[in-house]
Amino acid sequence: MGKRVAFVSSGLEHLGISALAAYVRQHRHEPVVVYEPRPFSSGSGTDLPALARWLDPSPAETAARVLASDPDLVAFTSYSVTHRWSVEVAREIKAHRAIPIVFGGAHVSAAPERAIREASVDAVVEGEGEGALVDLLECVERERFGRTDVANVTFRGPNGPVRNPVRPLIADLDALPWADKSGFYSAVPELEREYYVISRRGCPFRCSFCEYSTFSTQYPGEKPVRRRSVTDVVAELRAVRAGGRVRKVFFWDPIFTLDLHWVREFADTYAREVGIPFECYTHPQTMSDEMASLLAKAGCIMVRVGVQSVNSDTLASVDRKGDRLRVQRTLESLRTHDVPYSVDHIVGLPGEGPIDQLDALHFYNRHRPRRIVAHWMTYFPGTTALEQGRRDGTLSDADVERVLDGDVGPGYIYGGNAGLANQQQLARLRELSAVFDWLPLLPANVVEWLLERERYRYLPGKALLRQLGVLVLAIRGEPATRERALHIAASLYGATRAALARRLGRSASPHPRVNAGAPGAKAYPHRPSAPPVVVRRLAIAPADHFAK
Ligand code: B12
Ligand code: SF4
Repeated sequence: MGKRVAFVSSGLEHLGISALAAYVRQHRHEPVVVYEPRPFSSGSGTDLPALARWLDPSPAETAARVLASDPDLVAFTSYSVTHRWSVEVAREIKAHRAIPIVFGGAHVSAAPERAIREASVDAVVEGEGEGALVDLLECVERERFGRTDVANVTFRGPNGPVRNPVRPLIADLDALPWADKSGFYSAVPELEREYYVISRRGCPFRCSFCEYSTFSTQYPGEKPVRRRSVTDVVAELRAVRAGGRVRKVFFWDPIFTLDLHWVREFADTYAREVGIPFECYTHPQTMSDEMASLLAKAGCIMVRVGVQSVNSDTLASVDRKGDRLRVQRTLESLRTHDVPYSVDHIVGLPGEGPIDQLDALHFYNRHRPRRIVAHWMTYFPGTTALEQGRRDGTLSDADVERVLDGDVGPGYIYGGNAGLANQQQLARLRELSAVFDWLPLLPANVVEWLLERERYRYLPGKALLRQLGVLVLAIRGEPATRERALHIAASLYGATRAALARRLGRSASPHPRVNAGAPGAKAYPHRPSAPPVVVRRLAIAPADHFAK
């Protein structure tokens, strides 16, 4: 066996960590997942500070769990909303043991030279992590951890950060092992109810508020989208179905409907060989009548349409492809083919005010989506919107610094960080944002009355209402929302139960659960044709990398 790596992941299930766990195992290292759902403080939609203080683990407690697994290297994944907490755990670990600590994920990837300033972090991995992590584990194995020439990795050098170039992206996603989710499932078995999967990496578009907006700077000349074959995706889901516990599949591809030929092949095969109801995302630019009919045929029970704004000028100004007409046609196609749809909308996009939200509400009221998932504009590191905001004065230098350090305000569920100086306008947007949650629950004429007479001002506007709204929708019997609500409720229950057991000293095991292979751990599906151990190097480091 190679080295033991403890992955620390907090918040929701993390597909990146499941991918890395499977990959390092394939390269004969041992993954351990210390999964801390922190349901009440991780910015995942159920934040409740009073409960968090009592139930969510402190950084010191998580550090103790990590150390109890006796790892050779600790690997953290950071979103902006979880980064500060991760750093606190890393500091606690370092205070007790000198052990290599590596950070990766969306937040640090965007500004690795900044993340490496933190003394408890030894290496920051940028972009795709598979090859870099295996290289770093081999460095540990050969007692060479500390060398500063590994592709994708930023280290602390004597004269400041040493940032290495990134290696080419993994071209053939079918060559990767299937995600190993056992670390998440053994901590919270309820997660398994809804199977998260992603069939591709990347996106062809460059919306300014999205991490992919800076893809061409980070990966010049690289193909923006790589997709697994239908055969491979269906084989994984067939294996999952055989387990008998999954009620619904969620494809988290940012745009599931990107290529018509892929979806044509998928629709037939999936319906025949898997048949589990599924939910996915679409972009109006990629929807057509044929696409909608294929989704219906495949058994799609909910399509989330990324609308974000129905103002064509706003869409153009945030570099988002498409316009109001495309959105309208998308919703019409989905309705014609009887595919239930919800819409994703952003409140507070640059240049938009209450009038745009009112216009959007009228538009949605005509099209009646099953749900409106309204997020607040949030500036994240590594997006062109952040730089644009600094240039046009929407954000001050101090605002930008805060974002880069992981302070993104309350997150996009609770209010974002759009830096709206005009308090009156902000208050108005808050009132209107509640209407997005309520709209699908109310008859169209009642919504019109609320909007025309400004009666929406009296609607209760707390963020918790979004969850309550979903619950009401679920009770009304719409299958996808019901499944989603049950999945979230069950996961929350599982996470709370585990936290409570720990608080009361009744935890079955004080140690982190070890992935498949350890006694008592559940197996995860392997691709049948792939031997469990295949050593495949992706590094662009010279062949004599470790001989120096
Ligand atoms: C699918 C998805 C999800 C899924 C699955 C999560 C996941 N990461 O897999 C779910 C629904 C759980 C999710 C949740 C959220 N998401 Co999300 N999500 C995505 C999405 C669409 C794709 C991510 C993906 O491709 N995953 C597949 C795996 C294979 O890739 P990966 O996670 O990126 O991991 C790879 C590398 O990043 C790296 N890596 C990651 N961690 C580590 C750690 C180490 C040590 C190493 C070496 C490497 C490494 O290696 C991995 C394999 O190559 C991206 C969009 C985008 N533009 O990237 C947003 C994105 C990652 N999400 C985002 C956000 C904001 C959220 C939420 C905070 C939103 C919210 N408040 O509800 C929550 C997280 C809440 C929480 N506390 O957990 C932002 C993150 C921005 C930021 N700076 O933080 C993104 C970038 C979208 C955006 N706005 O641009 N998300
Ligand atoms: S379409 Fe979605 S994933 Fe693609 S760049 Fe825009 S926001 Fe990001």
